[in-house]
Amino acid sequence: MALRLYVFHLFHKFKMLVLITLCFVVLWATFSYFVDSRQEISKARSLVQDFRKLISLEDSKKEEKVELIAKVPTVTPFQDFCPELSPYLRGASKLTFKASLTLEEVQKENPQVTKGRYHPTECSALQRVAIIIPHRNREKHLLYLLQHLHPFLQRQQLDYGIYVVHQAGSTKFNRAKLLNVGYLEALKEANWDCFIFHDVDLVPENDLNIYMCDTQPKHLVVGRNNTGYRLRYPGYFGGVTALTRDQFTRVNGFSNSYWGWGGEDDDLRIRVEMQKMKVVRPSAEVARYTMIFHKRDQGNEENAERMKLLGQVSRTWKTDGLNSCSYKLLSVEHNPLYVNITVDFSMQPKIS
Ligand code: UDH
Ligand code: MN
Repeated sequence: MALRLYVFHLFHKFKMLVLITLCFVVLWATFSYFVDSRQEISKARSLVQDFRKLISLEDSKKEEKVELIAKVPTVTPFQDFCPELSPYLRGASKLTFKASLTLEEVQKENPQVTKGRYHPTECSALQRVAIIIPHRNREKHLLYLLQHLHPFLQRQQLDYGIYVVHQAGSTKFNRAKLLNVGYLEALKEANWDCFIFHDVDLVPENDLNIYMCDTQPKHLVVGRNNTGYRLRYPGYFGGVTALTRDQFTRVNGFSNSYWGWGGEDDDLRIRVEMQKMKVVRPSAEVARYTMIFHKRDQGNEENAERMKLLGQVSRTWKTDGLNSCSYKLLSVEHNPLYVNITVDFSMQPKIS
């Protein structure tokens, strides 16, 4: 009997213990739920406050606001950086150029691009890259380049914008000056880290050729189909080049004095070397391009003065470049797939 009573007591005590433990568990869970929610709420609140600060500027100074919003990174704050190597890369791909391609088709293929810009939504891009394309009377080439370049840059998870700088009229073509204009105008819109100066007729064949800037000025065209995929000559720095804002300002940009074909790319290489920088290139397997076939354009005849100009770079670079690039801006149009900047150089002095 005494034993039964003892067992009964023990069982009762055990039941009480279980009950008390259960009460503690319930209390703890409720407590931690409130603490967690408070943390979440305060996170959300600070996000909302940041956003409000931005919006309140809207009411105070309208003009300032435009600049501020444009310069705020186009990614959600607190997002992780994208990986060093994007998981979407495919390597070499066979390029096709359909004769009947239209701008509407390319627009449909790129619904995520607005006003020439795109940024990954899954992560924060490693660099903000402006692609600057000098252009006159090469509409078909531009179409093919846009068709290939947009998906290519998206696969590289870049925050990018495409700027086409169009030279109006029929005065001698000036590729380098157009590229200076593109740099200056693009910076009015956003805080770009890296600038890619890109011929309209060169289409990259391999997306492992990363369109990001390096610690040194980068030349992206090692080979192209029409030169047997070999560097045209040692020191060649034309076609497609990538320079950071700092690298480009250190050399005072391109010279504005090269009217017609040739020399301006060698001039930039001399500027780079004078600043003790070194041109770097990706591997030859990767840095391959298809140049869409074309003849020499009217208005872009060989520049007979180019050798003379190239001999003067050390004297002229400080005063001929970004700091002396004057132009008449005719229009800036925000098309769905690119920003079209039209300039008039007809009032510019052509003496060197
Ligand atoms: N460009 C234009 N319109 C022009 C001239 C040049 O858009 O009227 C731009 C375009 O981005 C082009 C770049 O400037 O890719 C360089 O010019 P280019 O393509 O004429 O230079 P490239 O060295 O050819 O490729 C030079 C003449 C080729 C003669 C071929 C004979 N075999
Ligand atoms: Mn060409």
